[in-house]
Amino acid sequence: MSEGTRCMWMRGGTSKGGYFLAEDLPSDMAARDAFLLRVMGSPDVRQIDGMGGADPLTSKVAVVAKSAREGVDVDYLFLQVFVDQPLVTDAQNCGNILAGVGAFAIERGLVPAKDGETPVAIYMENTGQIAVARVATQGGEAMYGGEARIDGVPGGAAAVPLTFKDTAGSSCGALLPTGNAVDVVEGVDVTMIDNGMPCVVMRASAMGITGDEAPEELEANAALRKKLEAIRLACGPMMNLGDVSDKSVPKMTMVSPPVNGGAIGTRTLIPHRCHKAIGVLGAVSVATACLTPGSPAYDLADRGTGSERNLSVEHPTGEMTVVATLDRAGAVKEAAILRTARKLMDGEIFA
Ligand code: NQM
Repeated sequence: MSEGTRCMWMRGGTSKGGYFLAEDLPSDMAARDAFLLRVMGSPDVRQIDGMGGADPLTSKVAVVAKSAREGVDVDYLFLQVFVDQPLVTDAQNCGNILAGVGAFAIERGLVPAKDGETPVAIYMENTGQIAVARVATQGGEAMYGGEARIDGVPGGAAAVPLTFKDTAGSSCGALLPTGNAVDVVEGVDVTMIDNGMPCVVMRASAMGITGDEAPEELEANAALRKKLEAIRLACGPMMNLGDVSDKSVPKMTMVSPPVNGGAIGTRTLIPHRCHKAIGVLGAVSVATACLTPGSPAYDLADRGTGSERNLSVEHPTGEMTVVATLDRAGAVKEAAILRTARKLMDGEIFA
């Protein structure tokens, strides 16, 4: 029998995946990626020979190590394992999988648990930025049970508040990588924006949809997907991301007027499947577009007033509230999101 590798499976926010200590994975990148493809069962649309759930949102990996950085507890590298292609990419971050990193670090003894709550400062290696996760802890252990609810996950769990600072230009070098709040690409007004996640934001109406369709309906709309992909491929180099044909960024978000009392309606392609909700940093970037004069999202959004805005980003399974703190010039300087996480399995994986 082949040797197993230590691994924890966790739900982080509305995503799910394998959490590994960096020291438990092959140090050679090609060997690591080959191992992770075997772990997930990729490439295969059903991922039948692995742990992946046949969806990009359940084919994710966190690689965690104790940090040597000042004021930081752990380093977190996010890896997206493609479902139907033999690709593993670190070209994007993931704020949902991030939600489990603090608890995982406590479970593996990298961070001592305090009584009541343990703040864990996490360096996000994909983008070189720091997030703080507040993990519920008791008796030296991470707690998962509780009453906090997030849309897209049934039932309650312990709250994991996440705070992000200085995420502008995380992958693209600037919040608005083209220098413009709006550009016309393939005849459509778009905002190319990166406040933690590279996103292309456009009006749903400009793409011939209302914006409240079900994800399956959008995935079945071949003309829409072709048009979105043409825009995405054109935007990649304009966003300093180069050729994005094999990348999972930028995300493509179509915005519409809110229908459930929120700030904005969204449907997001990530980029070839329609997200059942919206990514965490994706939501921060879209909320920032809502606050950017000139963006196609600006006039559609219910933006609120004041230096702290609660922007409820509606998505196919509910909403995600981004709490954005603005500086004097009206730029988003800090964003907070409530997530939950759950330990599902701890053991050894055989690849
Ligand atoms: O934007 C999916 C997710 C994500 C990413 C994706 C995420 C984020 O929901 O921070 O969380 O956009 O591919 O896990």
